[in-house]
Amino acid sequence: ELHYPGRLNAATALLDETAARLGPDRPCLRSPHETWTYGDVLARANRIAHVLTAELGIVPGNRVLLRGTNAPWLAACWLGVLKAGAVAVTTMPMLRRGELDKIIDRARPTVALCDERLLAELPPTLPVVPYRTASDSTGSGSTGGAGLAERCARHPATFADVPTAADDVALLAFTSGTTGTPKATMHFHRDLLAIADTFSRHVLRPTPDDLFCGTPPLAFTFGLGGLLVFPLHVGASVLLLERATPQELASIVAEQAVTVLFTAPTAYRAILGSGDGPLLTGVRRAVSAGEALPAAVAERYREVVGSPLIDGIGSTEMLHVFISAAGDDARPGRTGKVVPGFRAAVLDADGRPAPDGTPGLLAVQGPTGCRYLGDPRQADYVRDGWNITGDTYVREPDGYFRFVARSDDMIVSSGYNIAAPEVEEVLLTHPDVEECAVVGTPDPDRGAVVTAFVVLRPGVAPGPDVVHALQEHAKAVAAPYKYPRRVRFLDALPRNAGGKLQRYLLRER
Ligand code: 3SK
Repeated sequence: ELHYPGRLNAATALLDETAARLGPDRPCLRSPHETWTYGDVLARANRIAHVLTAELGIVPGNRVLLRGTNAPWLAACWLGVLKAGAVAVTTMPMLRRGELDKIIDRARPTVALCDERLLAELPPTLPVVPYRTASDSTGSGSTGGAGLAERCARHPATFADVPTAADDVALLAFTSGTTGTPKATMHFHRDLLAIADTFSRHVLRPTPDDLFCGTPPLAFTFGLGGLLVFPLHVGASVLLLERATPQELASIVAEQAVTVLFTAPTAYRAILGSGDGPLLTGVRRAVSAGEALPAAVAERYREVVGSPLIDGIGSTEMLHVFISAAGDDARPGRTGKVVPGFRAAVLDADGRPAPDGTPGLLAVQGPTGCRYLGDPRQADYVRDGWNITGDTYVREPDGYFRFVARSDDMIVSSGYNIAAPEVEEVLLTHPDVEECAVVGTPDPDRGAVVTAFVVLRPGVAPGPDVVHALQEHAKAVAAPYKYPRRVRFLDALPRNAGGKLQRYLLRER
């Protein structure tokens, strides 16, 4: 069990205490244009906390909306908000006005700190302080005298962090769930340390000499943990990228000697598919989460890079990863074992533990957990103390957990139970397929039919021949009843701002 003091501010623990332990001169936050040491980050976060409290009237418990791409200023803002005892409301940079309105309605932020390039989508009624992420390190520029950097310059570089309670809310993280109606998950100061003391400490095992990098936005808790909380917890440094294609990411990893990498399965697949896999050989720990990792990608990664990928499942509700395995423990096709500190079970339809080897609902308990802000869906997610993740899993007798499908991705067609991800894995082994997603669509005869949405490799023209080839391939590789009776071609799969596939949009088509 994890024990934290009753008074705990996560920003103090992650930043002030790390800087005091390892010295202020260590590199902390980097971008392609600048490097901020732990001392620089501390001074900026302290000044931001002064701006919030002394100029903007923020008091503990107020909410501050953050809007920006991954960059040192965004990370410093997040730390400054926590230092002030306020609650960070993180938002995906790609969100539009309508989506932000829903979040603002629910979170009721007092003020926003926003990258000046992203101001346009915020409603004029919300007070905003813009900041500038630029190739100079001052952060000043066209935001004029009212910009965050100019305001910061008026305040001292030290700040007495608000002594929040360990279970005061520090973060409101939104998840769009499976329906597109966002839910706000509340996380405490202690939760932010708990993810570092579980997944990071036991599975990732970073050192102060590591350089972290990756693509998930800091607004997605996968990115917040992997690209801010975990590196700061051990005194490592992190290279924050605004955006990067898989190929750009692989080149940056090699050029900058990145040692810990966080990205999604699709990016690993694209890097391996383009022949750039050898660029990752300097990476000690490569983490894949956000979606199920196809076994073929995990196997290819090990062959090409020479070390195993770390697969993991987490959720915005649980804040970060709770099942995973690294090093010799990693097994392609298995997500891993329960991360020390958590308990996991596979439950049957009556909520009782299902026998090993039987598919059921993955349920988890641990130091973090789901607390939706004012949302009746809380009662669906937490039952009898178990957080019900919505994933169908099998627990194997050796304690490994194997992903079957999102529970709503099980397709029942003519009485057959077909897991959509399994059909996707089969289609992905066809040389013409770049990406695909499989859903069940209504059918008067069969109840539902397996429908594949396919993005073809460049140069492959869609048409009946390709449909036929894909169907024959699926019948040859898996049980024929699983083959996609309907195949549709798309230029790109619909993904949310965090890169997650939005299957409900495909089902609605
Ligand atoms: O989707 C996931 O698997 C995930 C992983 C880590 C943190 C958050 C999430 C949603």
